[in-house]
Amino acid sequence: MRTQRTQVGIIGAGPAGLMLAHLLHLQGIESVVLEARTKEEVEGTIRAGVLEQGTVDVLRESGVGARMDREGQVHRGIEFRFNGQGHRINLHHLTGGKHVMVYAQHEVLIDLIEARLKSGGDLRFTVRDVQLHDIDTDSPKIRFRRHADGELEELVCDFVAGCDGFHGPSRLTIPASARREYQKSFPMGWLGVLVEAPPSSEELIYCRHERGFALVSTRSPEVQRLYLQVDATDDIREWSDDRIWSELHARLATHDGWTLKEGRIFQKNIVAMRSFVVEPMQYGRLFLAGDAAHIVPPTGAKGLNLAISDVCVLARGIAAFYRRNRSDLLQAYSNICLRRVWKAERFSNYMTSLLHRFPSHSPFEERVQLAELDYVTSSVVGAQTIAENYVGLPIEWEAPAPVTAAVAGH
Ligand code: RFL
Ligand code: PHB
Repeated sequence: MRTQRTQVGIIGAGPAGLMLAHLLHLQGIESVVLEARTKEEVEGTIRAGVLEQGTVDVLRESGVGARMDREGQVHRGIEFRFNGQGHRINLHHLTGGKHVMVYAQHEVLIDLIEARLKSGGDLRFTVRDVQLHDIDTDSPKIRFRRHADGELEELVCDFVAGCDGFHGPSRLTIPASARREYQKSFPMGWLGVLVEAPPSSEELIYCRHERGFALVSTRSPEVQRLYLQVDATDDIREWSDDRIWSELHARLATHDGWTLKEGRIFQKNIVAMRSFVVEPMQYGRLFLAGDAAHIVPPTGAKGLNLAISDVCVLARGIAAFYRRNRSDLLQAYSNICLRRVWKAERFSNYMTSLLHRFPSHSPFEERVQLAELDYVTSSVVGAQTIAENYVGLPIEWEAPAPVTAAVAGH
């Protein structure tokens, strides 16, 4: 069997895997990225759109933010819409000057792939049969084929990063007795469309309606991203373009004459809504990052951002290992990440409950939901907790965190 060595073997070329390879390269640490899909598939998959302030900062500081700064859109507020009325949450004022950037995930991936290829990074697409071995030893190995009928090869590593998403093989390599999984599935899905049309709003609109949730997002001045809550069991073929438009109009209608701009729908799909966390995010020399370790429903726009914060922690830990012979940061990896992950799970779960129609809700619960929306859009404290979480909480490197004077001081 052909054998090769590298410092860090990375499975998956999504945001987590590519960003990790890039951050390690900046520290002089070599890696090999193994990806099952083609480069075109990776660069063409439509997913997330909202980058937190911290994600924007990391992309900029690591030298891959130039196109994002040219083409991305800075958003300083979001709108919550209910009872036919819009309510703006001023992210910028409520967080002391922070904002989010609307820049599509696949554009981030295009920029990261270009940066890796320019600096001679080892990035292999269309690999097959990835298997992990010896992850509880000092030299974990990844076996794989370069393509469907290639021979089995072995990559001997110091560390393996499982960045292979929710369905990848890495997580399942951890013995069942050494991992604990927490999950929740929601009784609805999101139908997402891409539309050729000018923006209907300068900021994202999160809309609660008796018919179900709707979201107005954007990709560029020419392309808009719209979502509708649908039943988890719905088939995309049940949703004609006419039905999608009539539902969007009904849910988003306001009393002040706001109009939704229509255009040609050129892509549509339905996404399941679930929450999932595995603990710990490490076993031996295998470190899980991003969707391989946790999933959030998309309402809080957190998934991509969590993938980036995980690999920032991981890259720092790996760098400390090679440069300063310290393994304490790597040992703390799972705890550091999970504190942030659980707060993002909390927020995504909260945003989902706040804005969706639940078949199980009684009229009482509907009233409480509306009161909650009224509260977070009329109280500064209420709005601030949405804003602080939406722009993204900081990575807390120390555990447990010192309680801030503003919370506990006398
Ligand atoms: P990914 O992106 O799934 O990448 C994993 C990669 O691993 C590869 N892979 C394998 N490679 C080799 N061998 C195998 N056996 C393999 N198995 C899998 C896959 O081909 C893939 O390329 O995980 P990663 O890097 O952890 O990144 C996570 C994010 O992609 C995800 O959390 C976000 O897209 C979630 N998300 C959002 N996140 C945000 O932060 N903001 C948003 O606005 C946002 N909106 C969304 C979203 C996700 C959505 N969907 C489709 C689930 C909106 C939607 C509709
Ligand atoms: C998107 O633009 O795809 C998007 C925006 C906000 C979300 C989720 C997805 O909460």
